[in-house]
Formats: sequence, C-alpha cells, structure tokens
Amino acid sequence: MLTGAGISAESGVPTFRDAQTGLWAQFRPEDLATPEAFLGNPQRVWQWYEWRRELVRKAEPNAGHRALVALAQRVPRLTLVTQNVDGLHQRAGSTGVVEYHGNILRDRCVAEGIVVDRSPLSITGLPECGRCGELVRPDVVWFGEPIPRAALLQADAAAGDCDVFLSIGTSAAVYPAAGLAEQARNAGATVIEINTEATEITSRVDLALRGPAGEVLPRLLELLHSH
Ligand code: BJW
Repeated sequence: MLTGAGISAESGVPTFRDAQTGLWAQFRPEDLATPEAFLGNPQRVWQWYEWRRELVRKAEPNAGHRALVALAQRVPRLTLVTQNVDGLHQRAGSTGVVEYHGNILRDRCVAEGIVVDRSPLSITGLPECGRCGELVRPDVVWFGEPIPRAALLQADAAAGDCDVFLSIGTSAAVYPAAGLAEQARNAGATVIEINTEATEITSRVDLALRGPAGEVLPRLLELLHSH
C-alpha cells in the first residue's frame, strides 16, 4: 500500500495540493523543495522546514494511522510505503515502514550525504553537521532527486508482488511513487483508492472509496473483522 499526505491531514499536518489548505497553495515548490532552492537560499528553506517540523512534532497519529497498524496484524503480508515525511505511521505503531521521500525530522550532512546529529555550535546561524561542520539539510527527497535506493527497491518489489494495492490519501501526481499503483495493476493486483476526492489514478482503479482515511480505514477494518 501507498500512503500520502491525506492520511495525516486529520492529524493537522497540511497536504501539498489541496486547493485551500495545501502547502503549494501558499508556497511555490520550486522555491522550497528543490536542491537549487536550498543552495540559493538555505535560510528560507530551513525556515520553512523548521516551521513544518514543529507542526509534525505536535501532531498525533489519527484513526487512519491506527487502522493500518491493526490491518497489518490481520493480513499475512503487508508493506506500508509512505510518501509522508512525518513519521506518524511509526508513532502509531507501524513497523517496517518504507519511507519513500525520507523523514523531515532527520538532518543529513550536505557534504557527507549521511544522516547526522547537528553541531550544538553554529557560526553561520544555519544548522551544521556535528561531524564535519558542513551545512545540514532535511533528510527528505526534493524534486529532481532520486528516491533512496533501498526504499525504491522495497516498494517496487512489493507493488510487483501483491494481491491488493491500497492507494491512500495521495493525489498520485508525483512520480515515481504515483507509478506504483500501475505497477501493481499490471502485475494482477486489485487496486483500491481511499481519498476524499478523485485523483489522477481514479479512472484506473478497481474500487474508489470516497471519504476521509480516518473514517474509511476503520470501517474497512470492521468489515474485515465481521468476515
Ligand atoms: C485525503 C484527506 C483525508 C485530503 N483522507 N484523503 C514522470 C512524469 C512526470 C514527472 C516526473 C516523472 N518522473 C519524475 C518526475 C519529476 C518529479 C515529478 O513527479 N513531478 C510531478 C509533480 C510532475 N519527480 C521527482 O522529481 C522525484 N525524483 C525523481 O524522479 O528522480 C529521478 C532521478 C533519478 C536518478 C537521479 C536523479 C533523479 C522526486 C519527487 C520528490 C517529491 N518530494 C515532495 C517533498 C518531500 C519533502 C517535504 O515534505 O518537504 O514529496 S513533493 C510532495 O508531493 C511530497 C509528497 O510526498 C508528494 C506527494 O504528495 P501527496 O502525498 O500525494 O499529497 P497531495 O497534497 O498531492 O495529495 C493529498 C491527497 O490527499 C489529495 O488527493 C486529497 O484529496 C487527499 N486527502 N485529505 C483521505 N482526510
């Protein structure tokens, strides 16, 4: 299954593309979520990420996240691939979560390319690597950057070898994540979408369940229990 920002919306974490409340209604992705934007203006990019980190830290997992924890206990094999960088699936209790676009709460050294702790001392006012003193960046995947190799391989393998593929709370507008549902379908899986609205893939899914993930997923679980 693949989750997106919609599953965390009910936890108060803004989505990207919802018309009124989405982050891209307020901010331009090319100013904030590209390596070029970071190189050109790290202060601005860090300001935005610190604001979002604060939101994520204060957020709590919701009924949708919890339903997926329970679902994993009900089915023999479940791979949870998330585009979300908020760690809410893990905080709800999901294990083995494949973080396709990284995690906003981790820092990565720009020079070494590895996850690091920040230096407590910073001369520039920007966060610096505790190991080498270079600039750190959020450990997320920006536009134009590759998906972490292990996550890419795990997601491809799961999509190519599943009976049911759930696409939950994602607009399916960003690739390569958006291609996973198609990969699953081509491999013979039943594709089910759970979303408050129609998306790019709605016309190609077997079943579209309309509604908030925090309501639809617990209901789905109830139905499984009664069978
Ligand atoms: C609810 C709900 C509720 C609301 N319940 N539902 C092929 C074709 C065209 C372009 C490309 C292509 N392949 C690659 C590209 C380029 C690009 C891309 O896809 N661009 C498109 C926009 C056209 N992709 C990339 O650049 C990717 N990298 C790449 O391809 O690298 C190639 C490469 C290889 C080798 C070397 C070098 C390069 C990387 C993409 C990175 C995306 N990053 C972001 C930011 C992450 C960090 C951060 O958070 O700051 O990831 S962008 C943003 O979009 C974020 C999300 O994970 C991602 C997806 O968004 P998501 O989750 O779907 O959210 P929304 O807001 O779009 O949708 C929310 C949905 O929820 C809506 O449908 C609502 O209706 C619904 N909803 N409330 C249920 N309660």
